[in-house]
Amino acid sequence: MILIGASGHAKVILDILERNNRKIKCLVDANPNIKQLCGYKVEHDADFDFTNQQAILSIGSNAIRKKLAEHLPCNFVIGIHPQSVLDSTVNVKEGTVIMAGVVINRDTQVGKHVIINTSSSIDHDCVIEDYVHISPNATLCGTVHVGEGTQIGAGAVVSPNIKIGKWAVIGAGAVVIRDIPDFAVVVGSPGKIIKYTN
Ligand code: JB2
Repeated sequence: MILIGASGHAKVILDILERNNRKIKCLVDANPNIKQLCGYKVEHDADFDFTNQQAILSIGSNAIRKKLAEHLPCNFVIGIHPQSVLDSTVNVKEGTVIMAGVVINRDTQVGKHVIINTSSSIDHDCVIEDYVHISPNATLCGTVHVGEGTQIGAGAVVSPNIKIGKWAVIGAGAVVIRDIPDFAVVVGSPGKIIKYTN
């Protein structure tokens, strides 16, 4: 299989794949100056045939993952660190990665090309839509809904039953106690909207 994107996020995914004994053919990056990562060869978009490659988009930008997922002819696979704990009812879709130390509880649904980053905690009955990034150590209480493309910052806490819209940004360490509309940027405790991304 291949990784698309050859920088810091790819390093973390490489570790997951190695632990799962996946054979990594190469990485592919848009930047022709990147020739190797962690001992793996890096190929480049301009001269690489993506057709039917088993792949993960190893790029932290939610918008870039969406753009590439919608036009690359790959078969996207899931990467789950063996030291994460997922209830057997948790549903995870294609292209999503789940890092070390993550806990996801019963009846939570995780969309496609999502990043559930290191040591984050997601309680029961949550819905995490496509292209979301839950950053390290973030905590989502039960029945939280996170809309497409939203980033939950490192160490943020989201109270139970909260609905967060799409393409929002919740800052590091924010505490979200009210529903958040699409495109809102939220910081602080209690979380306040300081601007909109769109
Ligand atoms: O269209 C593309 C493309 N666009 C950007 N095709 C390919 N094949 N590669 C693309 N890239 C590449 O993604 C860039 O050239 C760059 O090498 C890589 C993105 O690397 P960056 O250093 O911006 O960050 P990252 O995505 O590896 O990690 C970010 O997100 C993680 C979740 C950082 O914020 C990390 O700190 C974070 N842990």
